[in-house]
Amino acid sequence: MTIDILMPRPMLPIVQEQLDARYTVYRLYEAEDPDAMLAEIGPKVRGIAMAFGPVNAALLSKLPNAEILSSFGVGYDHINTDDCLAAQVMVTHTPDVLTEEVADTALGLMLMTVREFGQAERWLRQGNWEAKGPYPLTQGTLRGRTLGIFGLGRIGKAIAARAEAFGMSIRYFGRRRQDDVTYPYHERLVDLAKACDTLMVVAPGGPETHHAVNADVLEALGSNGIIINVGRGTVVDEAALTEALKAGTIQGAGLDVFEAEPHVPPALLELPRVTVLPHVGSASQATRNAMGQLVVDNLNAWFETGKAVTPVPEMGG
Ligand code: NAP
Ligand code: 8YV
Repeated sequence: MTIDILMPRPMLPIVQEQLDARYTVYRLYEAEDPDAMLAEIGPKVRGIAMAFGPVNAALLSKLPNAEILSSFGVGYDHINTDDCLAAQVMVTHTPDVLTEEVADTALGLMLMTVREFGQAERWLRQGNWEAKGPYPLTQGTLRGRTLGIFGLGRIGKAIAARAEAFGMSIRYFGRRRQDDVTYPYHERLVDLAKACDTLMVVAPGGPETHHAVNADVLEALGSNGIIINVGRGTVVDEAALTEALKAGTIQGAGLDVFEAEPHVPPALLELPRVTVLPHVGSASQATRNAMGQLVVDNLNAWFETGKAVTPVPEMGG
């Protein structure tokens, strides 16, 4: 008996090929009339494979026999897990396989931001080195910096290990102190910001963390302060960040994620000590393939054994 899978948006070849070999895959993005397709095939769908886009009761009501949503990526703030629990749809994500890649990106972004490597490269490419002389000395240095980690989870810990090797001291904030961690803990984000000069945001998105990094936190970070965001764009109040950078309340920002991707506010791009990346934290071929394989493995395990490999925490992961 065939199992019907919904794929709302294109996925990597490694996912598509394996799912095609085993299931009947309905590609919503290829339909001339996606609503009509959903109305027709929705009741047959037992599994969903997807990367992003909102998942809520409205979508689930069209998929009354869905059993599992296998999501590409570790962050799942776009998925309403309460609605999925109510609809008895298992939700899985792709933790661990991307941890080291994202930590590498975070360190690269931090170095680029503090030492203005992107700007310095543009200086060379634009012929300024020859025409005007060396790139100006950077106000920032990594030497003597204290890294405050907002979200000391899998990726946060991998970032901390790297930052220690760079000679940084580490502190952290989360919802609770972690007994097996020796870094100093702060109960409030604003206190972490006061105690560090480099704030690394690697917390999940969603209502609980929405705009947690606000004007007060930026003020507390101070004029030598650098913020790096590899978590979710919504965690940082982008308007407050832009103002803080303009006013010199903080020194610089390195951002891999934004509030309304792929839109990046032009006001942010005009500022001199801002480094931006287009959400490439996990974006190597090898790591994305490992994530894709886990999407497939979760579906296969579910339909073979009734158990998922990597359920989200709300579903027992
Ligand atoms: P994780 O292991 O679950 O770590 C998340 C950390 O955030 C935990 O230490 C948790 O600590 C803390 N946290 C969660 N909710 C919080 C809240 N409301 N307030 C304060 N702290 C909170 O997840 P991970 O694998 O490290 O991934 C973290 C995030 O990175 C993902 O959710 C995703 O948004 C982002 N990410 C981005 C990229 C990229 O390409 N830029 C790639 C992968 C992941 P407590 O439980 O102690 O609060
Ligand atoms: C992915 C990410 O780019 O895993 C995450 O949470 O943000 C990235 O690894 C994204 O999920 C792909 O949609």
